[in-house]
Amino acid sequence: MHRAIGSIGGRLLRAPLSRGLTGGSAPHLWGADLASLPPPVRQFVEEGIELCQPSDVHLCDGSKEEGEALIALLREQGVLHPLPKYDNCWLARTDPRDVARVESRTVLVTERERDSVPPAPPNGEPQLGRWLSPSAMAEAQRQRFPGCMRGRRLFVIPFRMGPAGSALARAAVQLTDSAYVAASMRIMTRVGSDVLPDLRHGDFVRCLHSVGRSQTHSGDARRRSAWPCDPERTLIAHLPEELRVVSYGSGYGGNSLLGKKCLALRIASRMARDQGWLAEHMLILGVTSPSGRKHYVAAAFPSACGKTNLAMMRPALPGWSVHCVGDDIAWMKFDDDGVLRAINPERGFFGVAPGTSERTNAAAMAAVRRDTLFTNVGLRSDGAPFWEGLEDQLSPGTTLTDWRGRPWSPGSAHPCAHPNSRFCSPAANCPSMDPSWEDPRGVPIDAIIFGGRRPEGVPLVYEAFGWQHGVFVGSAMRSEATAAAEHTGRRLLHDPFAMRPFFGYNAGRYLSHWLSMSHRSGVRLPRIFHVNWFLRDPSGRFRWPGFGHNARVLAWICSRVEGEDNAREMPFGLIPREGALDLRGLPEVSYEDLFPLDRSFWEGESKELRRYYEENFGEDLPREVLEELEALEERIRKI
Ligand code: OXD
Ligand code: MN
Repeated sequence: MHRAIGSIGGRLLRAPLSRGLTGGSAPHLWGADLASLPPPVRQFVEEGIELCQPSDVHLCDGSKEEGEALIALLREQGVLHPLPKYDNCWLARTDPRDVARVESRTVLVTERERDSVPPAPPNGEPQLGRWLSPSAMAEAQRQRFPGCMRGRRLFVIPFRMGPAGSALARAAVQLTDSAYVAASMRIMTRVGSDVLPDLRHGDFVRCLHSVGRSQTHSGDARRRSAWPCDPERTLIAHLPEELRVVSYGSGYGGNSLLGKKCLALRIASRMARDQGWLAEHMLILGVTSPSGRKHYVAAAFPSACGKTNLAMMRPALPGWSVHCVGDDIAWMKFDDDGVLRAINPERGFFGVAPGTSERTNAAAMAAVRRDTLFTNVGLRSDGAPFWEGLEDQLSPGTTLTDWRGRPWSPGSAHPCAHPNSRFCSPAANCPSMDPSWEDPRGVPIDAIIFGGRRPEGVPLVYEAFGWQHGVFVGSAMRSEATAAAEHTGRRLLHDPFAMRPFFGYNAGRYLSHWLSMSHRSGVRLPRIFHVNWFLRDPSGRFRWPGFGHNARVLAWICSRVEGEDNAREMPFGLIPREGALDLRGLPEVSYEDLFPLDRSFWEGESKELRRYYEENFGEDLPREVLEELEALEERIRKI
């Protein structure tokens, strides 16, 4: 006896094995046998079933057939629409209330508050994470999860973050009642039964996710909605002491693909602190000079500052090439030779679509033409996706539908694609992947770059005076707000290490952990830089052409790594000497404009930083970081 959900093909239709799980009304089981699971996985799954009471359970094996069956199921549920102009590409439209990460409902749960966050600011919102007590968490879970999957299928997803065989990789399991999440996890992580043996010791991260059951909608409305969610009660909770993630109420991106921000950044940053490595919101790329010398760099930018574009850049400097290892997250550890090695824990890209085009990112455009799940982009009448930035591809007669499924025409008051609409594509589709992107040893990192969107005052590039100063530079990062989270407007937000929304423990201790890297003996510390592609002139125009021209900055960074003496000291760091940064062929760009030195800007900047540190880090700010701020203030006074 089994209930089939519609007439879908492939694995999901295989006759289920009846299980006496918890007695009574046991759910139907699809795929492998629960008894075949390593006991700790089986226990986690049984607990999930008992709590959430799904009507049936599917154990994901990562097979091709399973992928096809998931797509068929999602089409039938009305979640996915075909994009016949592309190859095996699909469009999902979410509930308009579920379109971004919800930072205000993202919490860390630890016994002691101080293990999660620095002391709360005297007045105002905490900026560096939110803490929830274990008892409040237990109550929140009790209010949300019992029976939340009734009438839905539970997918059990064994997955690995990082290449198989890598000492840096981690296996984990996600339980979810969203087929969209199961399909996306197959792109973003390495899903498959081959992960199961790595889970047998039980020390894996347990991720529980439900899209939830809205209390403000009647049963009928709930059933009709292709994108169930519960925005009023969304909660994304991290329990680092138990290696658990519990996410409720949202099916979107970082809220629901739990391997990404929740595991690979928040939980992993805490694991990294305890185990002596680094889990960072950084892209990884390899730069090769015309003479064939190659350096890998990791770069941290806040969300939507062009990390994906930089990672896949086509250099505008003849003879140079750039290859991509990852576009969002880096796990890094010093190896036995003292070399900092990095892996990309992900297997795909969850990139912001608007602004991506042949001009800005040809490699991403090639990647998204196959095997891609698009979310909240617009739709062209010829069956291609559409978003702001692709206007030049519109041919006469093509009509458009916006991300909410309504007719749309250019010049409308609202955008066709949601500003945080995404493509979810396998990394292997990207033509500029680095040959070593899946090397289990990771790639050797020679330089670390911090950056942000700074319309004024902050130069195109500068190098930190050393590791301690570099940690200060990372802690002092600020950037204009983005659409990736619920913030709006052009406000400058502090975003230390681009980790503000992703710290998995007290951010003050995070800075201490970074500082401690320089106390290790026998390690080769990468050089640290800061870049700003976003300087504007008084009329609001960008002073720097960006994109492929950023290779000019990478070339200078490589020259510094190779020990060239071509820098000039400024109060804030070392900048390229005039002539050391290749500006040939850019007549509209002036060296002076790219490297401003404005005493009142830096006075304002350091005053604001002091306020920010005092209010948000309090006594958890490492002394060394404060010393660096004081040294900067001193150098500014001498300008
Ligand atoms: C992302 C983000 O989606 O940083 O990568 O918000
Ligand atoms: Mn990111």
